[in-house]
This record gives sequence, C-alpha cells and structure tokens, in this order.
Amino acid sequence: MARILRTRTIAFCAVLIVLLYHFLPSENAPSLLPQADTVSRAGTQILAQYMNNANAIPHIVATKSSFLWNTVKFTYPPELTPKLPPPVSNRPRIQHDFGRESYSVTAVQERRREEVKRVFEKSWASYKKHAWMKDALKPLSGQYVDQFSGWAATLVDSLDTLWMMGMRRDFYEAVAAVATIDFGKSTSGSVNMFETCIRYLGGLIAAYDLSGHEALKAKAVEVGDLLYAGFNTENRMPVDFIAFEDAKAGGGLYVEDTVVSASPGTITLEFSRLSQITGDSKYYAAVSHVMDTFSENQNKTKLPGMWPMHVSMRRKDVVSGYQFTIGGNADSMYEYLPKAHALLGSASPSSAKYAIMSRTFMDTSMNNLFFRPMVPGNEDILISGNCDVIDYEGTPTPRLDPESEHLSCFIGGLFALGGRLFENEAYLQTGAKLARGCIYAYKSFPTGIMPERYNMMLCPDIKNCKWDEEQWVSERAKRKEWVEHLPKGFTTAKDPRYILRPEAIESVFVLWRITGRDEFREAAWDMFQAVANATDTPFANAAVSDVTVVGSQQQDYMESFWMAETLKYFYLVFADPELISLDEFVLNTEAHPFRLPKA
Ligand code: DMJ
Repeated sequence: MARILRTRTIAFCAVLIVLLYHFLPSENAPSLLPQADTVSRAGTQILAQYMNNANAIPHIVATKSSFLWNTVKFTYPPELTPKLPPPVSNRPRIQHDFGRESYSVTAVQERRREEVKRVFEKSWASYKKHAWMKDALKPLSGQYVDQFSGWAATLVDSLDTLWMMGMRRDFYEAVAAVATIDFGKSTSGSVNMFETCIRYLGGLIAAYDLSGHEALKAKAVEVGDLLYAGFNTENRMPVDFIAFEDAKAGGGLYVEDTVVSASPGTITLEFSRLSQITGDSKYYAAVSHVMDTFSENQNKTKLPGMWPMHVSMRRKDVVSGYQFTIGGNADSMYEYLPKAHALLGSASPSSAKYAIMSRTFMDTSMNNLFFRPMVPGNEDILISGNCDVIDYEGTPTPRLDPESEHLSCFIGGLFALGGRLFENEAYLQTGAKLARGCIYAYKSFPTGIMPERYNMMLCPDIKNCKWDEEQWVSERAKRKEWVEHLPKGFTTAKDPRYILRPEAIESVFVLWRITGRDEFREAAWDMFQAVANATDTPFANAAVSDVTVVGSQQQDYMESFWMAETLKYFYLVFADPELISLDEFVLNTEAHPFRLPKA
C-alpha cells in the first residue's frame, strides 16, 4: 500500500514539476476537449485541471493603443436603441447526433487530423520566423506584406486555430503580441471596414470566447470602437473605408456613393457579439439600423427577396441595381442573416427580422440562382450561378447566368444550417446538393481543385437531366480557346487560380457536422491532399496560377484566411465533432467561432 502511495506521490510530483518548469503546457497538451495525444490519462486529467485553473492563464495585460477610439467626439452619434435582445432560450439542434459510443476517432481520422496540423504548424512557424507582427507571409520569397493596416492580420486571424489545435504555448505567445498592437496607428490612411471587422474584430472576439483572456477582450473593444467611428456619418450608415485621421477628429465621415452589399451587410455578427460580451448595446443598435434598411426594402428590388450586388448606403438605396449573386461582393451579407438569427433569436422586434430575411432570400435564390449543371455522369448536384434582371419590353426579366466561383461554395453549408435553424428539409437537401456541386468541381480537375471562376453547361430540365454529347460538342466549338483542356461540362475556367480559399471545405465541414455522412469526410480528405500537394512551398503554402493543369506555377501569396479558415475547417472535419460544436458556436465569415449565449 505504502509503495503504491509512494509511487503515486512521485508520479504526481513529477507531473507538477513538469508543469511548473514549463509554465505553460506544451504544444502537445490536449485541448480541453478529448483528443488523442501522447499524454497519459492521469496526465491528461491533471493538465485539464491545470488549464481550467484561472491561475494558469498567463498574466498578460493589453497595452492601450496610442489613440483611444472610445474618446471620439461624434458629430453624428448613432442611436443607442434598440437594446440587445435577451439570450435565446431554446434553439433547434444543429449537429447530427454523433453519440459518444457511435462516434469514435479512428486511427485513420487521427492521422488525417495530425496531417492537417502538421501543415498548419509549418505555415505558422514560417510566419513566426519571417513575418511576425506583419499582415501576411509571402510563401515563396519568405518576405512579408502589410495589406490590412499593418496590425498583424495573420497573427490575429490565427489565434483561435492555435487554440483549437491545442497549441497553447503558441497561443499565449500570440496573445502577448496581440496585446501590444497599436490600433491608433495604421500603415494605410484609410481602413477597410469589412476586412477589419471580419479578420481583426472577429478573430479577437473568437479568441476571447474560447480562452476568456481579458487582454483579447480589451483589444476587441478597441477595434470595435474604431469600427464604430465608421458610423459617424450624417445618415448613420457605415462607410466602406474609414479615413483614419478624420475619424479620430470626429467631424463626421463621408459615406461612399456605391459599395458592394457585403460591406455594410457583414457587421451584424461581430457588433452583436461585441455587445453581448461587453453588455454595451451601442454596437448592436448601430448595425441594427443598417439591417433595417435592407429588411424594409427586401421585396422592392428587381429580384424581390434578394438585394443587388451594388448598393448605395449614402442614398440608402438597396433596390436599384440589377445584378444578383450570392457569390463575391454579396456573399457574407446573406451568410449573416441565418447566423444573426442563430446568435440573437427572434424574441425581440429588432432581431425578428433576421429569420424573415433569411427565409425570403433562401426561397428567392433557390428559384432563381441555383442550377443543375449538365455533367457526363448525370450527378444530381447544384451550382450557384448569377442572375441579371433586365427590362424586357417594360417587364423586369431575370436571366440566369451559369457562371460560378469558389466564393459561392459557402452557400451549401449555409443552406444546411438554415435547414436546421428553420426546420426545413428542402433547405437542407438543397444545401447538400450545393456542397456536392463544389465537391464535384474539385474532383473534375486534374489537380483535384476547382478554379476561382468558371462556367458550366446548364440542364434544361432540373428534374430530368441527361448528358447530351452533341450539345457539348457544339459548346466546345463555340468556346474553343476556353474548353479544349477542360473537363466535360465545364465551358470556361475564366479565372483558373486557386488562392487558398476556404468556401468549399467550409460547406463540406458543415454538411459533415449536420448530417454525419461519411461521404463528406472522405471528400474533405481528397480535397485536403489535393490542396496541400499543389500549394506546398519550402516556407508554407501558396496560391496556384492554374488548377486546370498539373504542375502550374505558384504565386507568392498566402492570405491570412489560409490559417484562419481553410486549415481550420480541414482540421475540424477530422477532429472530435464536439470541438466547436455548431450547437455552441456560430462562425463568422472568417471562420471565427462566436459563443451562442444561453438563457
Ligand atoms: C474571407 O476573407 C472570407 O471568407 C470572406 O467572407 C470571403 N473571402 C475570404 C475567403 O475566400
């Protein structure tokens, strides 16, 4: 007995010494969620307790920026109502019921998860070595570039991925660096509202939501107040670019005449969550008025239910344009409607609009934008196209253009999420077909990756579609220069690049979590191998010039979304499905998870 006790005491002390010596758990320490690792069971428990102990969180205090954005004297102060709605009391279940018994992290999935982590670690190590505190690493030259105001975009964008992958030492090292960022200075005179919101504010909020570290909250509030200064305009609509020094002076900013709809439409989640974590409704109120403008006009546009790609916040005109897409320029405006409903619920009048807006745009896009492509195997898949509404003898006539792009691939996941949120099977099935459309596009090209922008042949009848060789031959003849080397069914690859984008794996991830169908996890692995193979460089991963041919050149370009989104989604597909459960988090458009508050 005494021997057993002595052995246990020695083992316990050994673990404690290791912990104290390292101050922080090693990179191989498990996340708080069960993950296979090299640590013994007893060690895991102690480490988990250690990580749960507030004293173990390193004492990092945020340095105040050289300008305090909460001191701006607004010429046009935004309204402070409506107030933030109370937390949602009951939400429908989103994730498939994996069940602790039926789901097992098999050795195969574990190897895949580790392989994704290995690729991430390589990119992260190069960023640390060659581009630390810069916005992005250049993956061929090992140089760096500042394109998002010079506040270390990749560092902030990667925080939550570090956390999820259990890289706690790197995470806290990054937090210590983030705590010193000076949001009072910018490398550019005008600050991009959209990018700053989704990458910096989104990244900081998510890292705070996961770790609870106060330094992250302090920095999130600084960026939030910077962006809030973008609402200091005559009509209280946000600017697209914040004139940095003018914004500090508070005299009022000029709202641009025409902007892409994604810009004013992609603030709701970040501002609402910031209000939730600070208890200050001002952010929620400001953005709620912007979305009122969209809501009040949703059925007055040329394609009722959707908004044109270009809008004027200066004139509060969100109806006049004639081009409609859920792809680039508009994408995340639509993405944020079901997600705002998930975060805020419908109990209060100011948040009830999000469910209505969601269902309305989903019905309109199903009827006007999604098409079944004609493909040799007659697969029942959907692709999201574009729609122009042209006046034809006085009647506005929608015309579907079967052109799509990588950016549109997020829509499958969003429809699946909408299917669960609104308990609508048709949305879910449509989401699955859209996700399969993107998987199909990846599989079709010799590199295993789909191009940035392409066209496909349209099925004349969505229900009954058969491959027509004659039609293909005549299409091919019309567009000889595009089609010659393309897979059957693809009539252009207008932009043949792959720039490390996440949208296809994003939808595959969501479909896996919602349906539990193995086809999605298998597709994810094929996609990962193709992407890792084509983009690998001595430093990290780079954009590819042409995915329609094997061995194409790479470009010296790796945006922060590679580590923030693409690798995170790949990792989460192979991880325990409770890690960032969709019943606990809603992800912003940069894949940053925001905690869903519970009543
Ligand atoms: C990301 O910054 C975001 O996902 C955004 O919504 C769209 N573009 C990139 C990724 O492709």
